[in-house]
Amino acid sequence: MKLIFANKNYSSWSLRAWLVLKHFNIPFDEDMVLLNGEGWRETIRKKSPSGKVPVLVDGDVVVPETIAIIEYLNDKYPAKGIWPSNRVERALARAAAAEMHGGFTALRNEAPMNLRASHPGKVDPDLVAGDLKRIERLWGDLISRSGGPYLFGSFTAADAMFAPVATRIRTYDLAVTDLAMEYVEAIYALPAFQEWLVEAVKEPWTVEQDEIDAILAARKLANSEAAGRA
Ligand SMILES: N[C@@H](CCC(=O)N[C@@H](CS)C(=O)NCC(=O)O)C(=O)O
Repeated sequence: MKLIFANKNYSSWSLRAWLVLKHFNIPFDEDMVLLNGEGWRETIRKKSPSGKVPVLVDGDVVVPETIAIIEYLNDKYPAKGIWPSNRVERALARAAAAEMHGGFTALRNEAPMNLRASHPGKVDPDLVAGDLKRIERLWGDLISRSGGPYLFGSFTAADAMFAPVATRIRTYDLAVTDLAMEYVEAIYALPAFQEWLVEAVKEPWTVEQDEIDAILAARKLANSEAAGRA
């Protein structure tokens, strides 16, 4: 089995799939592609039917889309506990994962994952307040139900889905409740996450489209050009 994924410092979807494989001790090979450099999109397109990563390759089976990868692994390794064993908890975990997959676009756009960086004060809190409020509520409800430290007690795929959010809170020093901050720390304490982080911070590549300074500068330029045209 092989996981095709992108830069550990920047690729939030890659992190999710990789964490599930690593935390649940599923043997796999790594095939890393870059989100930068000459022809990077073409390279990804050659390996991924959707043009995006991660992609799981298991013999003849090629699975793009993070949620589909998680479900494939859960089907293949039902005893691993990738989702909670309780049916109700499993439904809640899948709902949380789906909400993450389809939502929180403000947070994702305003605060791109960048593990090695520290950018306090560079995200406008008003722009991410709605997403953070919902995330605090969701994490709070699930952790009070389970007792923590993870959303369903022990680590499941739902936590893998939210791991990049934890990193955004740290990188941009976003203000959240104490409970949410404890959850961020629990994600950072996970051995599989630490393994990814160690590799991520060593990477030499800079991906401009995921660097907050470049994003803010491009936005400023676009605004001043629009003002010039008005
Ligand atoms: N819906 C996809 C999203 C994957 C995705 O957007 N991956 C990014 C890297 S984090 C990517 O491949 N970007 C390349 C591009 O957009 O051209 C999933 O759940 O796996």
